[in-house]
Amino acid sequence: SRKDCTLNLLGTFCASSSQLLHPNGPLYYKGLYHLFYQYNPEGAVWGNIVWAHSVSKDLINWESLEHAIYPSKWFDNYGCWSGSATILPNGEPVIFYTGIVDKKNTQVQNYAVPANSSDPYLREWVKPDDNPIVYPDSSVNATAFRDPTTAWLVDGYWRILIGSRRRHRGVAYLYRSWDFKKWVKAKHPLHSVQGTGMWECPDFFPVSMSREEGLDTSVGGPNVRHVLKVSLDLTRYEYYTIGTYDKKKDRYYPDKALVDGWAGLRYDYGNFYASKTFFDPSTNRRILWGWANESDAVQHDKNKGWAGIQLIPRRVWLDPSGKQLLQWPVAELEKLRSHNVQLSNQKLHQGYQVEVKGITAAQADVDVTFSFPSLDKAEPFDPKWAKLDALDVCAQKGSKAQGGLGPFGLLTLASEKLEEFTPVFFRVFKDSDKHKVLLCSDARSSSLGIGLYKPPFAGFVDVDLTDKKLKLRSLIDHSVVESFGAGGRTVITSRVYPTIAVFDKAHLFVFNNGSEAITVENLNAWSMKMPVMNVPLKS
Ligand code: DQQ
Repeated sequence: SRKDCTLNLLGTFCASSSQLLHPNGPLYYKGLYHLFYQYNPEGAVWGNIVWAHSVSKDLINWESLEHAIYPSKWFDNYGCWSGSATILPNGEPVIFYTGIVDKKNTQVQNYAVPANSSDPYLREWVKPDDNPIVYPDSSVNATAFRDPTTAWLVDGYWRILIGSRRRHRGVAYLYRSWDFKKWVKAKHPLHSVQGTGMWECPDFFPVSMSREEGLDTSVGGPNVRHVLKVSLDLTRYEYYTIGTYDKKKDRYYPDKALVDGWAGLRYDYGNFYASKTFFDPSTNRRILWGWANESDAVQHDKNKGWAGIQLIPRRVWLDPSGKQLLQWPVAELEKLRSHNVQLSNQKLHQGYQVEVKGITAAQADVDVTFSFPSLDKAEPFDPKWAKLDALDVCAQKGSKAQGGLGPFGLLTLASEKLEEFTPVFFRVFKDSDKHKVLLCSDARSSSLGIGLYKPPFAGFVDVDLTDKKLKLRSLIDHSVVESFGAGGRTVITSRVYPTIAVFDKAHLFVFNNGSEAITVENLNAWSMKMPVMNVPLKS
């Protein structure tokens, strides 16, 4: 893993000598992107939580500023936990965040406003003394009441959600306000689901049914669906649903075809938690920030002096089918692409692996289209897998388990003799009259190191195979591999800590272990430059 953690490649960034946690209140203001994030300045483990603050002109090169919000008043003395930003009609941002008021972690909701809204850097924030503006009432579990969302307007009347639980029922409480100051709890939550446990970091936003552009949070209408995402504290996974927001009743109805719970759709089937989207009016994109914690031992984190990274910001929009969201790394990332190598029409018979030479395989962007002559050799999908999580199927059918159509894909962060590698691969099954495509990002062979969490992350890919092609893009960055299957239908992030396959000892291969020959129709791989870090942005 990285010794020096200043700014990982690819716009992910970790904070040296401390623990960096997840994204808070991302916003765009006066030409600058702002990212705040939970941060412990005192060490690489959780505690003393403040809102650290970085700004960027392009989502890739970042300058870190003074902490924006930190414990200083009775209403947040024990921590400034997660929250969101809302841009008011006058164009000014307001932050809503959870304040911790005692050692029991009792939670209240506070607001903060810029000390000087003419400063595009929003360096200083004020927490007025009329805080808190939302208290947990007697019906609410006051230590499970947090992470306010971006607010949205319905006919001039503000709404906001606060994540909570009532025993094992996950709840998104809804509050309303006319003046953004006095908030009144609605009689009914916007939504809740029995058996899902605490709903952390809820996110609720509209998506267009016909365009890839993002929509501002208050947009509604007949051509709009809504997305509700929650982070499940018990499993440290997130899930989302797509549904209908009834603004009269202030209720959200997920589409019946979707699973509204643990086994629901995920933005990312790997290490990705406490995510947050924001609307970028300068490019009309809804941009998704996600956080990946470490999968190495805490002592290792302390030794290396940092823990936690922000992943590449992703554009997110509704798939034309309306059945799921699609994600793709923001286009600005491509500015970091430097040396490029290509493969085309490379045939891979069973047991083949071909090295992609000439790029920095530890810091790379790889975009590849695989094609195959037929689906006939797809192996049968064992009915007992139907009840399993995709990860469990990948655990049984890893990259070395010979298959029919697949496993084929990339061997990332591979040592020359393959003592270490993180395979990212497809395996196609035949399930009665249709095909099931599995994408795995399998960390089990990633490192000879000890004390590591090395899961075989996986997700099924809902993609049509008529054209007998499957696309994969992987962003490789030393200790993180973010993989986008089938144009961003299924995304998986793995954290890995190779001991041999580091820096210039890292290699990249394409491989096939299926009896059906696979063709690398075309592959583009780029070495990726390091972004600029902490150099004052030319204002
Ligand atoms: N971590 C934050 C909370 C949030 C949780 C505190 C998510 O606001 O619910 O650092 O992991």
